[in-house]
Amino acid sequence: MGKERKRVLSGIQATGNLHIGNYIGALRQFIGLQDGYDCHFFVADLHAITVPQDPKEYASRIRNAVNIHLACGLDPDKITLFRQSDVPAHAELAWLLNTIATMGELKRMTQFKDKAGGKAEASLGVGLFDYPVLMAADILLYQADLVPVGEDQKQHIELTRDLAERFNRRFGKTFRVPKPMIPKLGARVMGLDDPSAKMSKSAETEGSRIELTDPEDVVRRKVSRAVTDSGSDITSGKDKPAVSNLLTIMSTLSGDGVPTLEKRFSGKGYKEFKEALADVIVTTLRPIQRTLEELEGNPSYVDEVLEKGAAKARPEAEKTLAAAKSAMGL
Ligand code: AQP
Repeated sequence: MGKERKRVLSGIQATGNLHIGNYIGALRQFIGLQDGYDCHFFVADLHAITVPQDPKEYASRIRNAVNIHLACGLDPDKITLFRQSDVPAHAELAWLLNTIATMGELKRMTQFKDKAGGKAEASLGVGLFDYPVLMAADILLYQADLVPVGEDQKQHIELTRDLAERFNRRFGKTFRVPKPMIPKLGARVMGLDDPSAKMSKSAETEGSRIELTDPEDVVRRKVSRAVTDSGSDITSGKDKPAVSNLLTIMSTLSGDGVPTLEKRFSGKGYKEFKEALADVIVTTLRPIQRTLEELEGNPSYVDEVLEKGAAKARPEAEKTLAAAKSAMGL
């Protein structure tokens, strides 16, 4: 009998076009895990409506996020890939967990503070505030051992662990307490226009991110306009946040270590470095974009993948939900 594989779970929001930060911090990790772990990945369409979405475009955004997962190399025969809203247990467990989460702990979430963007608290959506509890429900429903995410999600995983432990203490052991899985390099890819801000789908300036669907000329233009630091050395370090970020992107995508790249570009100018970086990004994106085009031409295949994924995820989620309700006396 083989050893039972550990359960991995992660989701990506359908908030906009996925970018190389999402790829380096999350999707690339997912691909490396699909052979050795029991992987569940989902498109977090219930999370994405915590910020306004145009209903006319939303279905195609969700579909695009699913297609990107597949185009990046996730194999639906090896993993369970589904849409969050296809499994109603996510919202129901979130409600149960809401009854043990506190306002104080949710108010401490830095992502909430960032997304609130200084707006008056009274005008902020309850969904945005409650986002981490829904995320806890996503993870705990599937009794996940490991959650591969970028650095920005670490605090939410810590909250998930707290809620699981609190629930287990109060109502009896129901949930496995998960651990985050954060890559050593590339866990926080920064904006190309501002190395102090995380590369993000919802940042207003498109030049801040490279989207996975960006055509070659757009990639080259964005890279050529990426900000650099004072001085001309292509080296990584605290005093060189912009060049460090570019080196991280190049290193994670090319597989060459940062010291190797520093050596290669020693004495060379930013122009040459940026051209080489653009080449690496274009080479990474080309096969993804080719597969994406094929998937767009074959919607019934993607429908089938999603139906199969939901059919697998639903009973697993319902089992945990039933245990949680029973533990609470419901
Ligand atoms: N800049 C980043 N560097 C490394 N990893 C990142 N991730 C996001 N941005 C970076 C990781 O990608 C996964 C999916 O993220 P998400 O869609 O759940 O939402 P997010 O973390 O809020 O990502 P974005 O791109 O900033 O989206 P918006 O603008 O919609 O909020 C997660 O594992 C995340 O850590």
